[in-house]
Amino acid sequence: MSVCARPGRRAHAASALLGLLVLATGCATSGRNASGPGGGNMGVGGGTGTAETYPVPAHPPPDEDGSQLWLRYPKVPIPGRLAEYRSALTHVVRAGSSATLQAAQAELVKGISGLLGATIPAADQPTGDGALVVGTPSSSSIVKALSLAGLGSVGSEGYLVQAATTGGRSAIVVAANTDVGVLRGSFALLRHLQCHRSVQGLAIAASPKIQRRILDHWDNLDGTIERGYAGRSLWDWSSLPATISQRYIDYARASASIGINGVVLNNVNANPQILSSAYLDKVAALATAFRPYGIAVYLAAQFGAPLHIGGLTTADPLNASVKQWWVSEANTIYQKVPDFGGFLVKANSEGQSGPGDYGRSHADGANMLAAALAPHGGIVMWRAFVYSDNGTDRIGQAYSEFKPLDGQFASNVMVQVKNGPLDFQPREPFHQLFGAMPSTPLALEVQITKEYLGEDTHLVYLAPMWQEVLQSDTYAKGQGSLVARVVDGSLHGYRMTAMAGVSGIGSDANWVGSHFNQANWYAFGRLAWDPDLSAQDIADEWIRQTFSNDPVVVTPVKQMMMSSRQNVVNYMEPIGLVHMMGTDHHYGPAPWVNSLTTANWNPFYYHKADATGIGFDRTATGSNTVSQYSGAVRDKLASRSTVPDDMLLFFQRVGWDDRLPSSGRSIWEELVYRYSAGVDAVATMRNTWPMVQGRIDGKRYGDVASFLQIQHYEARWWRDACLQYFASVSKHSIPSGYAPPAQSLQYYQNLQSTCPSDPTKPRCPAIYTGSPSPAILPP
Ligand code: GCV
Repeated sequence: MSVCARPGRRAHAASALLGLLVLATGCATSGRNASGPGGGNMGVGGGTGTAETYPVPAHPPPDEDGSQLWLRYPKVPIPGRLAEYRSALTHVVRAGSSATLQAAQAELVKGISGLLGATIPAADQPTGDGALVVGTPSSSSIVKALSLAGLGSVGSEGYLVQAATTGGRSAIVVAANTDVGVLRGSFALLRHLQCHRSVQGLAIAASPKIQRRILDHWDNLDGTIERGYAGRSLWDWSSLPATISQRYIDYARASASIGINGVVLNNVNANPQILSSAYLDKVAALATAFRPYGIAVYLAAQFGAPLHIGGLTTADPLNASVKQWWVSEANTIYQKVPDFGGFLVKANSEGQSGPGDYGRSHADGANMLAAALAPHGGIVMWRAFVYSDNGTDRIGQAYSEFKPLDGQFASNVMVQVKNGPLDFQPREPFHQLFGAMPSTPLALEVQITKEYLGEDTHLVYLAPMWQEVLQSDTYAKGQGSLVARVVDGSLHGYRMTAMAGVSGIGSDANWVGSHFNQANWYAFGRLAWDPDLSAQDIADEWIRQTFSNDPVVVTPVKQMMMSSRQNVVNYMEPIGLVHMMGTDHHYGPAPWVNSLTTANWNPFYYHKADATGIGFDRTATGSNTVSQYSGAVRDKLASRSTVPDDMLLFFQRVGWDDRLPSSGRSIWEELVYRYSAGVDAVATMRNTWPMVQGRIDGKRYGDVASFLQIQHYEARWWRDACLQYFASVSKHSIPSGYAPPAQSLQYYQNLQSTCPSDPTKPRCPAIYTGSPSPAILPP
């Protein structure tokens, strides 16, 4: 049998103009010509878009509940591309027998059959043109015979997806060095097809730049989810280990399709019972279900577990009995789950126990656990989310505590750092620890669940925020020392790399509380695979798979998504304000709160607004926390002339009548303008959404429309409540040209007693009245 791989062609993006919309008809390429020490992604060939016109559906597409996520596989509606696919993919050559290869084959058959509108048959050998060959050189004699040149460089999770000939017949090959690589390549091919890209000259090579790409579930053993807005936990502990629901498998399919390879099953505010033998049997059952999809299980471990379930009188990490308890705990875990990933630990933070209780350091605690896991290949992810109410600036405390420990952690410990120094706010600077711990592998933690960004209802696409952090320059080793290079390990030569996302995935049919929240799960996986992908490209491919490839859908929806993050910043916390949300549930505005006994839980702590001005001075005249950044960053943030507008009040204190050079407005005027523009931007989203009506199913169309309405009312609530409060302390009034706040300050303060009645689906019916826009009045 003669075999040869065909070289690919360069991708071209076709575009056309329809009305005012630019129609990018090619799907975003699967990667760019980028590679780092940790991996690379190259999409060459097969990226060509289509000039075909998408037909207007004769009937509204059938309703969908969102449960299929981006793995919907509807029949290709454009005849040219459908014909191309039908001749390029005529049969699937059976993969090997491992559970992973079986999963890959099942997904390919399901997906391609759906896209082609006809079941694609399976065969033992290529029977003509159009064979889809999947495998590794050891599981497939055809893959082996192809001697694919690029295979050596894609590593253990990467893949090649390319056009080839085998036995003189055309074929498409998904090849990898491992079965998991084959699975990832199969999903890459399905993504390519779902985006209606051409397969002519197909040649994709990809491998992850970050080793561990992990979903952190804040799921409690009683079925609730901390900061979850999508129903109860996916994990039905009471029916485990006996029952493996299809939902677990679908969760694994979806996660695997975007490259996720780990899951922390339980909340970092951890119940030690998860480490008991009975629960470990349940954990083992989930691990077995996820293993074929290349997903390893991790657990959040409570540091005080030896006290609570071990019968010991101490959890001191230097105590011999404590050490031994963890060694035997690790041994038990690995007996039940041989590929267990390791522990995630929140210690000495927000009431959780930790080594500090015994006068020991974070390194002492982490290293003790690491020693127990090391013989089995497990790791410790030790969180740096620590602060106390000790009178020092909260956002400087993690740096002060962890920076001196750099180099003291065992080789299987990572320190897990939130994207910003406070707590997942709509906009924060990157965390000072990035670039400051050259000898300690740092994992980046982001929050997919939108605790501070509108919970389930608000349409906020988070990839632009994560991209902003990843592409921030720490200057740790001069210009170009991006956070992405810290996290992918290339800046400091880290031995381990990881990115974690707090999932919020629950048992709602749509998994994450809203159809658009799915984009954030999707984008997390794609950015963890390649932190240099663009938010816009990710949005493009997500829309095509989740809603439609029709440019009449793709273009406006992408515009909505790409503007959504700045919109939420504007209507919640503009020009560097943070932490102004309601107490405990974190829903709705409450900038006036200043009575909590923990000072740094008060919104007032962060804005310090009074008659003289507003903002937290973190320069040398204030807390000087800005000095924790390296020189160039520090100088930029500390100077009034260079600090970005969106960071202004985070780092500096200003007078109400000071002028912002960029706009010429006073600080007060700028706040009024930003809040108002944010509200009216939601009106724009609401006006844009009807462009897709009839092109997508009515159920999801209606769900999104009603959430946009809620978002619009809530944006106005944020604006009116915050402006009323700041007007009262600054003694300024709303300038002409802007709508006056709908209600008094007292009205908004009183809402705290009724809103929300249910923090897991937070709503405030009292404010869903009137017309939220225009907030900026027409001239
Ligand atoms: C799991 C914030 C959240 C908490 C969360 C904590 C953390 O404070 O509000 O719910 O606790 O972050 O990241 O540990």
